[in-house]
Amino acid sequence: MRKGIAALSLLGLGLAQEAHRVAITHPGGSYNQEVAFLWPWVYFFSVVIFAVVAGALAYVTWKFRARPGDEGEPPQIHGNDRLEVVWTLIPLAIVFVLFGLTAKALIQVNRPIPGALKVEVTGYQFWWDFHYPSLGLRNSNELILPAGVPVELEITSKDVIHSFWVPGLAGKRDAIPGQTTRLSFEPKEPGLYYGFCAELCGASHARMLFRVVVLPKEEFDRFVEQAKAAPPVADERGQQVFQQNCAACHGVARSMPPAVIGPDLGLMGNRTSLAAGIVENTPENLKAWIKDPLAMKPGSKMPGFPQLSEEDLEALVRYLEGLKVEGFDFKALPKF
Ligand code: HEC
Ligand SMILES: [Cu+2]
Repeated sequence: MRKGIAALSLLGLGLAQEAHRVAITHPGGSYNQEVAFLWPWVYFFSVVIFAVVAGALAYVTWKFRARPGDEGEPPQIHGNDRLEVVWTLIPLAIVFVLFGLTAKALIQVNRPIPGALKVEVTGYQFWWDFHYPSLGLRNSNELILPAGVPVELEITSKDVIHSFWVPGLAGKRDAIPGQTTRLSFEPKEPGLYYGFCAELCGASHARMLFRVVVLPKEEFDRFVEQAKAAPPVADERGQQVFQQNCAACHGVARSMPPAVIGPDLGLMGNRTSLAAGIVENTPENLKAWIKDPLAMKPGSKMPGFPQLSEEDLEALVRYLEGLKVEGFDFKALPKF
């Protein structure tokens, strides 16, 4: 049933493409479980009201239709106290029930959860940065979270207004320059969740996606522990090319640099996607991106590097794909 609804809503939105999943009907976290609980109630009352109103209209139209021989107006009725009280009280009761359930859900989803893992989320044109101050960890474009542990996201922006949205986990929150908005929830189900920027923010707003990787708690802890070590250098030449051309904007230290210009690439080899979730992370896509990012993402702040020789490019890609924590395959997680 739930799968059916999900399929229908995907069809309805024309978003069946994998990279554009909007899995609102598959609640993978505490926030969306509240919302998913509200939904059938609202739906039920809407259907009942539609049936009663449309049914009454059809019945009256048929019952009081003009018949041959009718002349002038039929006898008119003025007022019916009992009917009026009934059709005022029933909708009032429905509104109260929906109000009560909505207020409960709103209080529930907006309550900060004590002991939550804090993650600073920063929106940039057109990518996302995720920093875990308590773990000393930073990753860009893929937010890695432990299942069964509450998180509190502190969301802001460094340029224009963006909006953080992961349909499978929680509602939207605006990312506003100079302000911090908060979003708390507990991811329940391990998986790969699709995220979007939900506020028109420039030429490549539609290409400002991201992923949330929810891992079982033990795996998350293991990942964080192993991410503390410096990654092995998979290609010496690639590292040189990186330092000459890219290091001014990109860190690989998996931590916050004094000034953030571009995404941190220290976990590039673990990414499932590239350039804020727009394409799969493959060596071919990575090469295409480095040569000409603007062809893939109009308005992007990354310059292209068409001047790099094929050998340098190959070495660079080997180096970047080698920046990872071994033994994790996020692509194999169920996708929501
Ligand atoms: C002037 C600063 C700048 C320089 C120099 C630069 N980049 Fe970037 N890079 C960026 C920005 C900004 C983004 C984010 C673009 C976006 O998604 O809109 C980015 C994105 C990327 C991404 C995608 C990251 C992800 O999380 O998927 C990769 C990979 C990348 N750059 C590699 C490189 C490499 C390799 C070089 C050197 C050859 C390089 N960059 C040089 C600024 C720069
Ligand atoms: Cu945006």
